[in-house]
Amino acid sequence: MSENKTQDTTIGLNQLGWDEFFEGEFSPLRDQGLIPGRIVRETHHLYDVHTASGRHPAQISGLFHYRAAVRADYPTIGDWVAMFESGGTFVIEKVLARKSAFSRKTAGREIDEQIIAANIDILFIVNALDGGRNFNLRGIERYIAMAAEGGARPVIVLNKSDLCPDREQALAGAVICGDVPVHLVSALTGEGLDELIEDCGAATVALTGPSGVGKSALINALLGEERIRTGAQRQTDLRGRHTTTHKELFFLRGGLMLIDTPGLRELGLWADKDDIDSAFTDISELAMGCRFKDCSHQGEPGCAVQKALAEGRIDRGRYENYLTMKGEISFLNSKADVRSRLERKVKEKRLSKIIKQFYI
Ligand SMILES: Nc1nc2c(ncn2[C@@H]2O[C@H](COP(=O)(O)OP(=O)(O)OP(=O)(O)O)[C@@H](O)[C@H]2O)c(=O)[nH]1
Ligand SMILES: [Mg+2]
Ligand SMILES: [Zn+2]
Repeated sequence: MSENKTQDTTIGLNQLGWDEFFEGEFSPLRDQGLIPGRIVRETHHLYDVHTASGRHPAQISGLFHYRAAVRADYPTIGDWVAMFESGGTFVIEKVLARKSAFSRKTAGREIDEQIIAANIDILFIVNALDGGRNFNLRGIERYIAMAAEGGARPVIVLNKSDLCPDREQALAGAVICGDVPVHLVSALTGEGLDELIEDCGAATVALTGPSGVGKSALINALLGEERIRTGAQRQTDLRGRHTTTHKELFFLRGGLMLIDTPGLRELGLWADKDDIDSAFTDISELAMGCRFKDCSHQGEPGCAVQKALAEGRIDRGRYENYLTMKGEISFLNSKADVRSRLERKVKEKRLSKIIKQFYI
């Protein structure tokens, strides 16, 4: 479980992303004798936590289980936790407030938030240019809305450029998603990798995207060693086989951390209306010109969105995806408890913006 233990002992809390925000959250707990650490590996409810003294396996206390009401209350990769040590075992007592979280609605019919990674600054949305179904603009739009909801900066990463005959066309095709940066890279040849991380600075980056696009291969290539097992593809449809089954955080250099996550089969929205608007700024800006303030853009008179659609100024697939996602949001909002949790997140987001203004 802790194969990196000796190697990572030199990493201090600051290099793990500890700052004034977490210090403020943690100081009352320090007086109670608790120890801070960051979750660097998560497999179901088994964790590895990195503290100032190195990497340790950790578990959740009975009291924690008792108090946890919803799935999002449990620690996840990237979380900062407060622990006590008892006979060499680290026990998690509390999860510190999250600055950001990339979440989805849990798969299936249940309506609950599942946090994919916490306290991340940047989200690499990875797709692959292998000619299969691993490049999907509608999926990318969905991930962008989710990044907006979680408070992380999205970056589109198109991997397997070595398999793509027309790079220019691939790049142009992905620019449709507004001002989100697009990088063409190859984990195999190393193309574009330096540029990809050039501007990241000291940050926590989560890699997400469908199975088989090369998230783990990219992390291996960036680390310069084969630390993670990567998978073979099914030849029939070029889709992945869900090789990665746990989440893990890797240290690159100078405070840059990469989180590997398993590919997602389903990405149910966990977001609010504003998040969709920020992922579709072209449509939401047009919508300001609609005659009715509550225009649904589905046939009302004086609709600026319909007009742009008819004139070919917006893509039909993109417009339809926008409507689908708005519909999902209305459904989520119709569930009162979900609404209250999303409202709480909006407040937290505002708080984190204020914190960033003052401290960063
Ligand atoms: N040609 C080529 N193959 C690649 C590249 N990156 C990854 N692959 C191959 O794609 C397959 C899937 O890579 P993984 O890194 O396991 O994909 P993943 O996104 O981590 O998949 P999950 O863990 O299942 O979510 C492997 O066979 C890799 O060798 C690339 O840049 N070029
Ligand atoms: Mg993987
Ligand atoms: Zn309209």
